[in-house]
Amino acid sequence: MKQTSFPTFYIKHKGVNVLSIPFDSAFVYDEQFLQMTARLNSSTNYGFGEHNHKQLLLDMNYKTWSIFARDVGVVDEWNLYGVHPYFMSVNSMAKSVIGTLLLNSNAMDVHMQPAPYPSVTYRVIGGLFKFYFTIGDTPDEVTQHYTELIGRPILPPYWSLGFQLSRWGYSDTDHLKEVVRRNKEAGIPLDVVYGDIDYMLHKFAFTYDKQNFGDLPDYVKELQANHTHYVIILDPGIGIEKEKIKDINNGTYKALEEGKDMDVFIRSEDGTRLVGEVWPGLVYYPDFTNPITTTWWKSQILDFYNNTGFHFDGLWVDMNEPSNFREGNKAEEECDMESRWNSPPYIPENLLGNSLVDKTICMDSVQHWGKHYDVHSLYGHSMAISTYRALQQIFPDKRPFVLSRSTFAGTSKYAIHWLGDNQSKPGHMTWSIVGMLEFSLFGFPMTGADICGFWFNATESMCQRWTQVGAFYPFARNHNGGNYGGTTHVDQDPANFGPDMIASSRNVLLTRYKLLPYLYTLMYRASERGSTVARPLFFEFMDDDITHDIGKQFLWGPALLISPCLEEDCEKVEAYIPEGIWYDYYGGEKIESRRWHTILTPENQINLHVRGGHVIPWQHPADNTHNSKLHPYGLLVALDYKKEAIGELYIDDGESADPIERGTYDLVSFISTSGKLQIIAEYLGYKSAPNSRIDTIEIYGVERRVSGVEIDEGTITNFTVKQDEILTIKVEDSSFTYLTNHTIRWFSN
Ligand code: MIG
Repeated sequence: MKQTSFPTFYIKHKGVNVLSIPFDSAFVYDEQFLQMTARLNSSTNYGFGEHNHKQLLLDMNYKTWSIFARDVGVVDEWNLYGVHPYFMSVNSMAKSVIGTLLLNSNAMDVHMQPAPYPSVTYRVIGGLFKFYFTIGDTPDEVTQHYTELIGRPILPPYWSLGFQLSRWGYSDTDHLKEVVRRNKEAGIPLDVVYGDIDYMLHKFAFTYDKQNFGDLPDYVKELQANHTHYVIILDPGIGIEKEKIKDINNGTYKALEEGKDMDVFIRSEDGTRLVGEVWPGLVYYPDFTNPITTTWWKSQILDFYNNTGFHFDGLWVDMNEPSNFREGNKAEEECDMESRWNSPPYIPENLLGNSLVDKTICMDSVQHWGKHYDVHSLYGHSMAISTYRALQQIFPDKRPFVLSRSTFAGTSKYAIHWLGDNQSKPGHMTWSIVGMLEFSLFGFPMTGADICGFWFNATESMCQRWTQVGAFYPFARNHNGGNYGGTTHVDQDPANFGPDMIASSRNVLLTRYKLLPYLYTLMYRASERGSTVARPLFFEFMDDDITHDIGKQFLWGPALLISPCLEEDCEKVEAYIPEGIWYDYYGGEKIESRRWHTILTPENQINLHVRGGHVIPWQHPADNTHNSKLHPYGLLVALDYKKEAIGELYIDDGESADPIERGTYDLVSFISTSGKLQIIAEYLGYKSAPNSRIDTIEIYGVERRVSGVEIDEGTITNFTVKQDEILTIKVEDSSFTYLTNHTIRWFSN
């Protein structure tokens, strides 16, 4: 019988087909090969990860991306650390947005093509075609639905919004002390420092090198007394080499012994424990998908915390793809390459190394959740969950801080993510914006790249520019590579450069600290409602096609536009100013909208614009978040065409667990209409804010000769008006706080 048309599955939104799946001849559903094509009603698509996409808009030109967790430097568009089989399709004409998740952890290809119609073809080597669609009118709404599905992101501790310094290759405690000293002395605000694998003895987890880092536990206490937090790295591989274990705790390596007793390590198909090789040398891999492993992991972490006096504030989990140095051929010697799991009939087209077992463990090994073949890309996800649970046990009342390299859809409920081993080259600075925005799309608001780059040495002028961009990564950490692979890395903390770099870094970081109340309020909304923090322009201006491919500028929430210089020696930036009224953040001057501008951008400047219609809460900044929180707040009210603006401020103690559920927070809203601003205490549950005063109110776009200002009906005199545009009110009354409602009026006679 001749078949004339294939059955087709349609998804409609507002009467328009947004996605259709024609079950035509390309459809295959086999145990190790599943293939299907979905027709899209738009060529404007975003997402699929983790890759180093070099542009925000997905390239539809017969491009294939492979997806499979992998340890590799961020260089090309190959598969990276995490797995996010999710993309967003935007149809600005139909005003509809659809997010599509293929909930499947097997290795896969996604192939995009423009003709005969825009489409995506999935080729997956196992599991099911289990799709979830989230539909809405705007990209942010779709992200809210998506995070409802996969889990809403954690609210990070307030201190983790501060600036962070890290490197692989601090040779001893003195080295770290010197880095902290010189940055503090230079006035660089600082909240967190890190211990990379250097602190360990023979790179064994839960040990420390007492020769070089013997005084580190004491120094960590000193740091914490000065409100600086300390985070350590933990790798999953548990060392097994006897020669090295001899030096550890008189020859007993507890993590290994207890792990064997509790049977937490991944076994090969033949039942023996699988051996790989990572920093400690030969290792076993804990199977974090087994609940017993979480018990074991928790007890190792707890023991390390209690018995060594190593009082870290958070954990950084790395190498959890999982990584194995037995690359390529070497790995193939270890794994049974006759097995259809190690050598499946189809290998994703652009998979780095062209083999599933390249730089990882054998696919036929066995885990609690299934064959490694099926759960490989969930290793980081499961490790993040175990680590999160361990921290909950150590600090029962605090929010866990877990930073994970490998992630899966939904990991953001447990961990935040950095973008991995980039390079100290300007291109990487540009791509980091795409990476950050893609993770926003994946429901990970707290992300950022290694500021100034990981591999190779950064030049001063580039590091200066990168620090400016990095000051607007939600997760702002300067991290640098170790002396490895033939490259000697010099310290790249701001204070190790010259005076211009130091001055501009201090400046831009203080701007960040000033804006932290706004950033934190956005984080609250991300955690509570699933909206995004760092936002692509198209999220707010979907109707304006020009914004669809802008990946060199981004927004914080709806209101702050960041247009950085992304080259070493740029003098000007090409920046698009979208619809609406926009003001220069620093001076309040208006800038014409819906057009490109060439903005002169001296080396100490990053371009920031505030969108009319919004109120941005801020706080007088200090050298760390603890001290900033002691200071009074300010409000930047940017009026729109109608002379109106709205905004909000969320505050809590910054570290207690579940503040939203427990109601231990303050939420204040701001509404400005017809010559007045109302401050409304919507909810007051925090009770012990170190400061709740508002001492400055700036209003951009008043457009009239203000002759008088009244607060709660009392006349005040301490205000200035600049060019009939910018009204600045200094509130001297120290009892003026957000804890009660207020009305501020300005008028001309
Ligand atoms: O094989 O711990 O991405 O941030 O400094 C390298 C050393 C292992 C990779 C991480 C990087 C970290 C480094 N690690």
